[in-house]
Amino acid sequence: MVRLFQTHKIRETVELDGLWEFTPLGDGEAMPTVYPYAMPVPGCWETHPSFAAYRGRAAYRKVLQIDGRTSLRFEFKGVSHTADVYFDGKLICHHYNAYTPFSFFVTDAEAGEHALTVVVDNAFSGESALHIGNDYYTYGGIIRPVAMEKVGGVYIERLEFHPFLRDGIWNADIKVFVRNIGDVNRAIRAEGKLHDKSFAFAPVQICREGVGTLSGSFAFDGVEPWNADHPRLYGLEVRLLDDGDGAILDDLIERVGFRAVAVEDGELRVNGACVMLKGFNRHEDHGVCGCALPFQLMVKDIELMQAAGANAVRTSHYPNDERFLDLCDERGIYVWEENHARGLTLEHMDNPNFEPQCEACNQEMVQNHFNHPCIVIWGLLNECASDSQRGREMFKRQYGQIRAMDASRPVSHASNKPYTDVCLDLPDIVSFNIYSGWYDRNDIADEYLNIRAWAEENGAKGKPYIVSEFGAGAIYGFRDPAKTRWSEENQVDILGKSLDVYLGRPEIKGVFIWQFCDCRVTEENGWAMARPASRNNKGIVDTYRRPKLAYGTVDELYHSHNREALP
Ligand code: ADA
Repeated sequence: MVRLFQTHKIRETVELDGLWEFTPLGDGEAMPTVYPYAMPVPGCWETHPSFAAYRGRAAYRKVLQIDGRTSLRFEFKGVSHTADVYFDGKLICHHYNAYTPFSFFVTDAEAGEHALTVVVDNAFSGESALHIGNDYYTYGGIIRPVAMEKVGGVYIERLEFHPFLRDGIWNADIKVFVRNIGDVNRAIRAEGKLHDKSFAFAPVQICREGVGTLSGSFAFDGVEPWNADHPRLYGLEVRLLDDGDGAILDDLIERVGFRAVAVEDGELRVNGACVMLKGFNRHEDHGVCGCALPFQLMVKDIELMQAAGANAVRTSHYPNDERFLDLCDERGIYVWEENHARGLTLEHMDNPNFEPQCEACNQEMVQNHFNHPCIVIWGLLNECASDSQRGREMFKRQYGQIRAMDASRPVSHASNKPYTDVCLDLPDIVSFNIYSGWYDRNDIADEYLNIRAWAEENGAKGKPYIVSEFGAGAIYGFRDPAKTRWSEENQVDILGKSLDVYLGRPEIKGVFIWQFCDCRVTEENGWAMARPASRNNKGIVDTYRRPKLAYGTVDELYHSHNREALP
């Protein structure tokens, strides 16, 4: 399963889930000829007993059977963290970053057997500016689904759906991004269908081996809006036709919602109504399957979060599996989706690969996840060097890049630099990670008020606030009425006091508990010594989703605090 709905009726697509041949690869080792293991895809190799802590290179291989000469498009939803993809031994794609999808094509593959080989590397090195030893684990493998599709000379790469209200009627600007992999120029047009309306896009010429865009603006009278209480989704079907003989060339189906999000007068509004985000930070991490959670466990996480009264999730600290975003669309969960970066210092950001790798991640995140109505905030550069002028220049470029791709959503960064952050004029929403009571013994209310007072004088005035992280560690099963550190009772105490303060502040429009579930951390960079059992234990459920005492505290406070009804 690549998505939770059918994405094509015309284009033939094959999902390549299943067992692939597998072998570890030594540094510099050439393409293997022997594959002694079978590894599930999607999946992390750490789930295999022999590779539970393996960090390095490995090769996956799948023999494909093509039943007729055709061009092929491959889509990998996530490979951790670097992929070199070979088709019949020829390198056809290189991709860095575990958390964003990538696609590529092969023209005129002959009928018969072909070998698809993926060399995967999850090692840390100077080449990798974003995947470093950190307070989460960089797993290894083809961690998300893979699809192979039969395409003709021209096909649809993606759609962008821009909904907006005009005179009380929902409209949408729709863009159809098309690729011509043939060796002749093509005149193409497209037809669309959404709900009970059919519409057409004016024809365009697309040069040989080029790309082009068809666009149109259409009114959809009578459709219902999407919001958390009523997550109404619609299928958007687009067919590509030859503008000459009208032959149907390709199709793509997206699932969209009529939703407008705005920051106005210090409020976060969805379709004009004020919203209060009550959520969790969630790592894609599980004690059984690493970062490659199957659909069933994604559903379980959402059930647990919603049962605790949450209406939002922050994809800390990277773009998420699109099946999870599909679930959030269906279940009406607001999402703060953010690019891949956690706690990178100015030295890390000075890595020459940092900006190119971030910009690629930002582009793949926004372009591939653009149509999810659940995403209401784009986040970037969590706790990176926003306290320096050089860091500010990089923040500024990335704010600009994301806004140039999508002007329809607010953008923010979670800062852990109160009193020194020099970027608070950049975000639409000012967000701080505050751990009063855990990393210090400061009074929670006092520390927040001091931070806010400073922020108001340093770029935040008039903006809404989000407390993007707060929480405390607790070892599942460690109970101590004396509330000693790492006890579940201490976590209850800190979370309860924090929520009482933050949910009571009118300027705070969102709170995200750190964190939903315990997650594995790397041994490198000293994290394992600061994290019992090599885990970040601030989850309100443990790595196997067993609720800690704090789960009940959150459940009580999130349910009792209903501020959505604000005027
Ligand atoms: C930071 C960081 C999180 C986590 C947290 C913690 O706020 O953004 O990823 O490391 O601290 O547990 O200390």
